[in-house]
Parts: sequence; C-alpha cells; structure tokens
Amino acid sequence: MKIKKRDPEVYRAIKKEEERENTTLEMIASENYAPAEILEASGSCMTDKYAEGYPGKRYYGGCENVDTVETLAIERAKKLFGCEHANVQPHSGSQANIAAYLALLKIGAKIMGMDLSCGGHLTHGHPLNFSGRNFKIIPYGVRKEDQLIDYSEVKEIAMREKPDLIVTGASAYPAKIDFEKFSEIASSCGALLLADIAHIAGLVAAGLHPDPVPYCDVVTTTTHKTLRGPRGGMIMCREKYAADIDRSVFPGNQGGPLMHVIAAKAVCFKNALADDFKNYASGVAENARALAEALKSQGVTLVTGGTETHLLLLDLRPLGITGKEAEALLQAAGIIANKNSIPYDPEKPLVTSGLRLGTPALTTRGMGVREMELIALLITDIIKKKDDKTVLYAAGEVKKLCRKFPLKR
Ligand code: DSN
Repeated sequence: MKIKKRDPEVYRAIKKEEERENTTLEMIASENYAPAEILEASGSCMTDKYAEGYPGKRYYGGCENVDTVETLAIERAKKLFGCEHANVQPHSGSQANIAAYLALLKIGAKIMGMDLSCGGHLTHGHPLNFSGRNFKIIPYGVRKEDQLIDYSEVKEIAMREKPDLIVTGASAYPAKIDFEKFSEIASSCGALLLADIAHIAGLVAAGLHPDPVPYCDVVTTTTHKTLRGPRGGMIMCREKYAADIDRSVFPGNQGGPLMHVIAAKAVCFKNALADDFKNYASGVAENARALAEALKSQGVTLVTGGTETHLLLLDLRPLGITGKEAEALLQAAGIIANKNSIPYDPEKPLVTSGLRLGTPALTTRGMGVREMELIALLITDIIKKKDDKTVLYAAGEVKKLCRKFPLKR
C-alpha cells in the first residue's frame, strides 16, 4: 500500500481499524462489513470525476464511464426494489430525506414522523435537525404498554392534524412496519407517504419485511446497513415524482455526485439481486430471533417483547444498569453495541436505559444461532454481574469466536 509510506499516521489508523473489526463482535444494528468488491469500487479512481447532472445529461466532459456505473446502479435498484424510479446520488440517508422532503413539500409544511425517543430518526422531525427546524412536525410514538405503533392512534393524529407528509420508518423499532396501514391512513387524511427503510432495506430486498414500494409515494434508504453496500443513500419513487426528486437532489441539495460510491452502490445492488443474498438476509433475521429468545430466557426484557427484524432493543432498567454503562462494559469485552433510548426513557439520550443490538455484521461473518446463544449468555453475564472477572472471561470467549469466524471480505 502506497499510503503506508506517504501518510503513515492515517495508514496506522486504518490498520488498527482493520484489527479492531477483526477482533471484536460488531453488533451495532446499522453497521455491516462491506465485501471486497464494494471496497474496491469505492476506493477506485472514480473518486476523481466530477459528474454534476445525470447519465447522458452532465455538466462535465469525460463522463462516459461514470454514466455506465450510474445507469447500472439505477437499473439494478429498480429491479431489486421494483420501484418506478431511483436516484442513487444522495450522499447519505439524511441527504436522501432532505432532498425528498424538499421535492414534495414547501418549507413550513406539516410532516408527521415517529419521535426519535420512540425509535424514529433525527431526520423525521427532531427539533435540532433540518427537518424540525424547517417543517412543522407532528410526532407520533408507540404504545406505552407494548411499545408497538398504535395504528389507530396514528390515524387519529393524522385526521386531526392533516399533515402534508407522513414519514414511516425507524432506527430502533424491532417490529415490522405495516406500510399498507400507513398508506390507508395517508389516503384518509390526504397526506403523501414516505417510508425511510434505511435499516430494513436488506430485509425488504430479500422479501423478509413487508414491501413499502407499492404503498408509498417515496421510499428513502441507506445502502450500508442490512443492504451491505457502501456508505450512502438512495431515493425511490413513483414516476410522477421522478423529475422533482432528481431536481431536488441535484441541483437542489447536492453538487457533484460521489461517483466512486455510486459505482459501489451498483455492485451492492448486483450482490443483493443474487440468490445467496436471501440466505444472508434470512440468517440476519434468524440470528436476531435467536439472540432475542436467548436473552429473554436469561430474564432480559426486550422492547416490544422480541424482534421481527435485524435488531433488538434491551430495556436495562430491571437490571439496574444504564445504556451508557452497558455499552462501556461490553466494549471492554470486545462486544460493540450502542446505548439507545427506549420509549418513554427516563434517562437522557447520552445515558439511556436501553441497548440496541443487531445481527447483520455477525451474520456476514458467518455466525449462526449457536453463536447468538453463546453471545447472549456473555452479554447477560456482563450486564448482570458488571465485574472485571466476567468482562475478562467474556473477552477471551469473544477472541475465540473472532478467530473461529475470521472476517473474509
Ligand atoms: N445512525 C444510524 C443508526 O445507527 O441507526 C441511523 O442513521
């Protein structure tokens, strides 16, 4: 590697990151390990190219090769998700949401989105985010008793508030989302419907989660979570919104697209169209269920009582430990997860009473149900006993697991 000589400090950090990824259990629900072909495409010379505009209609010369990859990415995304139009240029999920809102709405319009504290996302209306600062936000949450979306309550709020847009989708919601019900609600109150499937895109692509595309005006996603591609975003929509969405992404909100990342998105969609992607996605869901059952059998409380997706959310209150403490103890053992608010959390967002766990990365690594059962025991022991001896023992077991399931790109 040339970088070793040319920038040893950055080289060392990259090498240490490789080592960290190889020797720890990655259980952050929004992370994954991108395969070699994704790293190669996103590390390619396409990073050099300016290509403002869209394939065949660029503001720069020399775009013939980047046109090829962007067209491939668009066509493959359309095939994978069965959508009428795809814009693969958003740099991230947040950028995708900004562009979609501004394509569909005027500043100041009413957006109804799931509250961050109940599992939503910053871009669904948080007061400090562009969404909350530029639109009138009507939040909806989950039921206190079972932490599930109460569709009748959502309808009640929607009929009362008459939002211009309803946003469905979440970052920490372990149950499936009924997009058909959301679409009925949106039609009843005259709102447009946007699904943000950043977390579940891989499950949707594999047919393991209800499909939002037939029910939504616009669907946004990221490409690096369950979809296992490069870090980036995408917008899918009905043909009637295509021109508005494209204009809103460029020139509305972005300049030059990241063509190296778009090349990697094309590779990601090809991978997700292949038969073995379904095996991986089924593994992700099966592992999440196994992890949930094993944790529950150890007396751990789970938000919504389990999982129907790739993620689970632990309610740590009965164990007398905060999310912050649990995250730190688990990290000391090499288990990487994130503290996360639970619905109606009494703790602040930097402390929290919850811990979010996901199975995409460990599934990519080849781990299965037996490993999930073992990991559940390690996690439970750590968060119940909270002592150095337990952490040290778990750290040894984590190392053994990592050696048994080396990270193959
Ligand atoms: N930050 C992401 C997550 O961890 O869920 C969502 O954008």
